[in-house]
Amino acid sequence: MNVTKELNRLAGKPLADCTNQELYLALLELVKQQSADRVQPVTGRKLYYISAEFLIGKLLSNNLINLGLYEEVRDVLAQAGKSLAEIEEVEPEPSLGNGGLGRLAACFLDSLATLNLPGDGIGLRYHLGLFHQNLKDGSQSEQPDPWLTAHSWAERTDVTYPVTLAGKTVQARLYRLAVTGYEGRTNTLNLFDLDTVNEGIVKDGICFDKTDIDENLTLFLYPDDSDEAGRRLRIYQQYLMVSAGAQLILSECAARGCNYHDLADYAAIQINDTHPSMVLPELIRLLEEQGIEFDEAVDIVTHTCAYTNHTILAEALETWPHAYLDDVVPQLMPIIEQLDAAARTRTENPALAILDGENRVHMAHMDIHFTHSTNGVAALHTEILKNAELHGFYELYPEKFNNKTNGITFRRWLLACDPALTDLIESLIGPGFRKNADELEKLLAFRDDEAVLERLGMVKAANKQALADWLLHTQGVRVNPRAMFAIQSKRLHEYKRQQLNLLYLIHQYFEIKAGHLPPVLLVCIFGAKAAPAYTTAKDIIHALLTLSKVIAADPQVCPWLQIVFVENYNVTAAEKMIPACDLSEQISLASKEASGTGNMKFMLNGAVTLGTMDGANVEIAERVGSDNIYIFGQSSDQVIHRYAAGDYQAHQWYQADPNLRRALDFLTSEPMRAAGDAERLNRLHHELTTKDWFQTLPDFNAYVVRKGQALADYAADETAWQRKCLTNIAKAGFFSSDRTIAEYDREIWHLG
Ligand code: 26Q
Repeated sequence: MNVTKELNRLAGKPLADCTNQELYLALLELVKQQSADRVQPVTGRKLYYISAEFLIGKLLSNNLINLGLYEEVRDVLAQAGKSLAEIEEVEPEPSLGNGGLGRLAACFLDSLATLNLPGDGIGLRYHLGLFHQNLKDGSQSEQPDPWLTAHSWAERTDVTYPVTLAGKTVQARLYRLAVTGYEGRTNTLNLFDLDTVNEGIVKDGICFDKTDIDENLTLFLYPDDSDEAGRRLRIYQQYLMVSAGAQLILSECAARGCNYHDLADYAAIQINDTHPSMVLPELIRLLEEQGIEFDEAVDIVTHTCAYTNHTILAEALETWPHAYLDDVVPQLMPIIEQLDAAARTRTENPALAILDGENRVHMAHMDIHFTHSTNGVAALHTEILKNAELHGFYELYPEKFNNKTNGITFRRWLLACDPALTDLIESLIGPGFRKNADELEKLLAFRDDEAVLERLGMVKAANKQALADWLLHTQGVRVNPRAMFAIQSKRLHEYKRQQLNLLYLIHQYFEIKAGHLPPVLLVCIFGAKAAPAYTTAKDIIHALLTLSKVIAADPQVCPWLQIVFVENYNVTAAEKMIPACDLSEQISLASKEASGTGNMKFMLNGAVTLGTMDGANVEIAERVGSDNIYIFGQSSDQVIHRYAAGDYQAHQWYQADPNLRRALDFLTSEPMRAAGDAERLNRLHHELTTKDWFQTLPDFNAYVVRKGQALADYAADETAWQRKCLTNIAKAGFFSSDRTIAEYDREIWHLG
């Protein structure tokens, strides 16, 4: 294909005369054509990855890279005086995920296609995504985030499936989005929607009438289940997804010659957390409709399906009241009851039942009993599942439990977001790492090469300048790129402990005022959305924004410390922030972060981690060694024991440590109240000094010391710091999602 000719043809006029919008549409068309050419017939077993979230990010650049067209297109456009980077800005980002679980699903689709494995996604076409976060007057407000435009990556099809919700049948329409692999095949992300959904019913931020299912079903991705109508709506959404998904799977398999008895030879279904768990009873129902007996249907489904657990937070484990399911999916309840009865023949332990004494349905329990594989997402997480959280299930089914440490796609998180670093790496070790991430280890040969370390420092400096420019341009915030950039970007949740970072920042404020100056200016950058109804999370955002104002207004402190809160953190923002990071903050309460994947992205882009021994941080630490990571805090065992003993008293820590007390009390001090809202600051102070459910206070001192050490090392010896960065990049290969997907395939799916 001649790119210039084809683009000119699609644009309908000389490229130089086109607007960026016109060029974007022409490129969209070009990519669609080229990716269609790489669709391959399926033979053997095909994967269906069902997930309520696919946080895919913008697609243009990623697809151009995967199709091998990026450089050529960029150059052709440049000759016409156009910039691919500016054209990219035209593309809206689909916000079809909350965070890690959704982004993981997107990375997995990329790796499946790259490894030439037949694997499609099944999800929902939310019109307004999660929500757009606005930060004004010191707090978060939420707005709809529309991404569907007249020309979109997701193409409408004529395929519909009937889905019966609360006794009423609606038609689920299939939209298909091409998923390109890097020098690989094209797979599909199948997204379902209803034609009747009406964006016009959304009023006043993200409020809308939750009763009219026809009009509201796929409007938003739910960040929380804080009210009952919202919870019911989540069940409606889930059933729409799994029922339409199950029908799609069965019809595709039948078209390939499957007789349903042999479904497991044609399909592998991965259930991404419990949100799609109703696919189990739904498949059984559909197989029974085909004349298959219940026991055999259970067997078929068990052999076909596998389940991934992404959390051990009790409040995130889905248990639905029997009564809700009776209302929304009465056709499934008899099957769920039969499954409960079958499970009770395997164990007498009532804690392992599907239906509990309060008539709630435990989705995870149904998954573990009636799929053939349950996996955690990092080594530590899987051990905790086996030994604590799901111990009873592990005793019953030891062979079902396995670990698949998460990974990230290096195409988006290195090649696309950090081209300068990619070029530097290629100049040192050749292009093999683009396909085989383990080759990054060859970088270790340059550990003592000062010229290389200096070039690495120059790439980072340029990325920091680019982030500084972007912050100025998008938020009007000025930052000094010669500062150390420490970044904590992830969902706002108490277990992730943004509040620990907050307490550190207050501590530093006092130290600076007392004349104890740090060795270098520190810019702490946050990106985080809070669930709209999560009060403490919103109070933490408010405190950070307020502190940021107090510091900025203090001429004694602001030359040494700055807080930046990036508005509406999403994939696009992450792609700007991660390449510019010096210190990656991964400070969750040990045992609570199942894996984390941001930690891997920062490492790959040459940031050094400051973190607890939690999730995949443990595996990062193992690989880079203690010289190249800053670890602090209680171990997961200590935390688990403290919870079991039930003897944690925040107030004792508050009383016993004057530095900690000083930092906490500053929250409600005069300067903070003058800049913020006393009620919210008091509430946070109360929360942290009396409850502190995620044990922030016991780790405070260790965190202050470790972060101080990182700052000192950074300032003391640039070459030594760059050596740490290089080591992190070199050891990142294991965290490629290509490795993760190869493991899933080898041990669970057996595709093709
Ligand atoms: C549940 C019930 C009602 C409403 C919402 C939910 C809900 C929604 C989203 C529960 C959980 C989620 C998302 C969880 C998630 O993103 N987990 C993250 O998964 C990543 C990929 O495995 C891990 O790296 C992170 O550690 C984990 O927090």
